[in-house]
Amino acid sequence: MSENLFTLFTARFPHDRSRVFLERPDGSVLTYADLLARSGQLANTLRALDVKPGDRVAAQVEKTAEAVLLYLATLRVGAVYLPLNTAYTAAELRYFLGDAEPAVFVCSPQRLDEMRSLARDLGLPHVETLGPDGRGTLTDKAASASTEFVDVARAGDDLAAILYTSGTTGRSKGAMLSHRNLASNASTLRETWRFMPDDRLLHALPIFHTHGLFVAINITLMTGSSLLFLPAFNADGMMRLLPKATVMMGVPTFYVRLLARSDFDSAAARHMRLFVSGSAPLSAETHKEFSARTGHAILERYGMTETNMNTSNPYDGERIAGSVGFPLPGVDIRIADPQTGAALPQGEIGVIDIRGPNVFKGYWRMPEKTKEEFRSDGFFISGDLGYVDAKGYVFISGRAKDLVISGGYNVYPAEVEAAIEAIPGVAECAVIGVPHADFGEAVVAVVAPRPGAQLDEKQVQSAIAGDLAKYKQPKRVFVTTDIPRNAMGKIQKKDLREKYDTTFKAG
Ligand code: MCA
Ligand code: AMP
Repeated sequence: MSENLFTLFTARFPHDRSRVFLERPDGSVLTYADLLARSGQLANTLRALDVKPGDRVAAQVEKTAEAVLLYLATLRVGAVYLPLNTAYTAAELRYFLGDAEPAVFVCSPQRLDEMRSLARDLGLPHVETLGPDGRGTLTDKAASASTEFVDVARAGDDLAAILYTSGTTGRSKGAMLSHRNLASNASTLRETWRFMPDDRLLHALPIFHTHGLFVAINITLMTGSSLLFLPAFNADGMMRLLPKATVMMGVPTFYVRLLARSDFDSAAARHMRLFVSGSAPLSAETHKEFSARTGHAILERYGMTETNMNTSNPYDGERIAGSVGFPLPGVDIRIADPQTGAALPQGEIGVIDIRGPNVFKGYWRMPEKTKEEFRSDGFFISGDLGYVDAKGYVFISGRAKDLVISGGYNVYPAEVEAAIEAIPGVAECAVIGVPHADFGEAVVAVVAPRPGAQLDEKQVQSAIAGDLAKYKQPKRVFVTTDIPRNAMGKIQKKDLREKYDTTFKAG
């Protein structure tokens, strides 16, 4: 039997196809009948563009219902969906597209000229457009295509998506996710979080990452429920839609921003049954303030691009502030000695290792890198540090990897340091995360100039603006001759974090 994720979704769609799948802020809707017909048209369009099973379909597009349909059409033709952050610069895209070699690249109409020339350089056969209004060459072509499409059969192990994640050293890696990886996690989460066909999920996350695309949308499709679809987070829009919603998913910054409003109270959350947080640590203060204000305990869970979701606080039972809950059914969590990989006794802090049907197949065209990040018994080494308490709750206590998470986006210091060190006049640079009231952490660079070179903050910021997505760019750059090193010559980031940690406390 085919394990095509889309085919598995359709088995869960409401029998009454006139039920709403997605509602836009202006009240216009996409029903399940629309979803089937329009994803069918897009699937026929992809096929007409010669997309074959296993080919990649890359998209750097604004968040629209049509972008969701493009993801579904890609599954239907048996191709591999590659969503790209809309903040990526042309320099970043060159790497991703060169590495993934998509058969079709869909970009925003405004970037068409630039992207055509990039595609020509890279030898990519097709560039199509899709704009923030859901229109472009792609949907123009689809409008005249047949709505009928027979989904391509897929094995559970076949690839459904590639999502790039940066690395602590060197190049970004494409995490290869199979149909079974995504299906197993969506089913598990549906059951764990008790999704029902009447649920309405308030969706304000971007749809180029695991959280917004797979956790939120796949669960909805696995349940046959519906989405209230905001193009991006804004607190006013959230307040307007909350009374219509039953569930919300967000990064901690969403909750911090809602709590900053005096009109966000128990009345605003009256119809809600569940608030989920993830992608970055939710502070215990935010958790407690949220409970006090609304009477709801936020359910925190823990995931990664490579694994989808691994742990969750319980639906029934105590949701503990500061904990990411229990391993999900079918997911094994082991706390390992960072040096030897040996399992540690309960209560001790070590690296969190993960095994289960949710764990990815490896990094695209990087067999060596893949091997390094798995243990011989199949556990994936997350790079997060944590422990399990006596009741079985998992706590994340730090990171073995040098990573900053800003507003739910991961920034790898190594990538920012390399961009800054390429600026003439820079001798060396250290990038750190410092506390930030809104984003959780903010990216800060400490830069040492070469002898005789003149450098200032603005100069460094403007030199990297074309290279790195905005969220990776340091919010502050400090020029100093004093970058502390230990006896081994290694930069002491802990000292730097202490020295510069007062910067963003006011938010
Ligand atoms: C925007 N900016 C940011 C960020 N977002 N800078 C640092 N970190 C960010 N996250 C920049 C903007 O370009 C702008 O720059 C300035 O900061 C302020 O913008 P603002 O209007 O405040 O930003 P926003 O548009 O409101 O965005 C904040 C946001 C957004 C809503 C928190 O970043 C967001 O939606 N984050 C969610 C990320 C996410 O989905 N992560 C899940 C990854 P300027 O003003 O200078 O132009 S999946 C994952 O991690 C795993 C698998 C998991 O477990 O889920
Ligand atoms: P990504 O590479 O975007 O998939 O980010 C995955 C990383 O986000 C994990 O390895 C964790 O470091 C972090 N993360 C996700 N959820 C949580 C959470 N609830 N608490 C703390 N960190 C989290």
